[in-house]
Amino acid sequence: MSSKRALIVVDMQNDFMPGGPLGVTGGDEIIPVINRLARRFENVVLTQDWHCPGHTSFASSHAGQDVFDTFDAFYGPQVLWPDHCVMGSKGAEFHPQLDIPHAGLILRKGYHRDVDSYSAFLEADRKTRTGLDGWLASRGITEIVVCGVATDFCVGWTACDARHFNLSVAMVDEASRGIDLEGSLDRAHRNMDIAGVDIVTISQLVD
Ligand code: VGL
Ligand code: ZN
Repeated sequence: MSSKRALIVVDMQNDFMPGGPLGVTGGDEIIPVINRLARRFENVVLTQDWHCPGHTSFASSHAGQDVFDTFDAFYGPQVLWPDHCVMGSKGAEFHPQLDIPHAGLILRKGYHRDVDSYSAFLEADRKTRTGLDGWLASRGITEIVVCGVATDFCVGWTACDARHFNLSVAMVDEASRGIDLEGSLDRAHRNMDIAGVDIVTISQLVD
């Protein structure tokens, strides 16, 4: 097993599972797939969407705006979501069946009230780093494999941003599920392609 690669498991939290406020269809189906995949990696990072109450990405924080409207944030357009992954809540916890005890880092993101962070590398202002690039670099990790939810938001943005930090990136489609808001899933696949992210099946991954 190469110690120069890491698996990044994105946002496998209760609120993103079917029945949750931002439930992703099939989000629960990928749990056993991810658990199995993670056993093949020495280095695993779990990301955790982690918002303060009243976060700017919540429709409820903006009078007169509806869920899935777009709000003009100082850093550009921001989709407004149902309240989700409020720090310390049950909904923000990892799904109880996620079983990756050897994960070395839990990376929380989105906790600054006025800035969202789909990406595990850069917040939505496109300037503020989460520190994940440094964590990986200091361990000599040059390749990452990304999976989780949602393909078209946090998984896709994380995969594309990783390319900016010169990492080699594979996104495992069968271990990820998307929201697909107005064509966002197609757009995410296209953006990953352009960024040089390899979209792979598990059978294509070599140990
Ligand atoms: C996500 C929307 C809002 C995600 C997080 O994990 O993809 N999507 N917050
Ligand atoms: Zn969020």
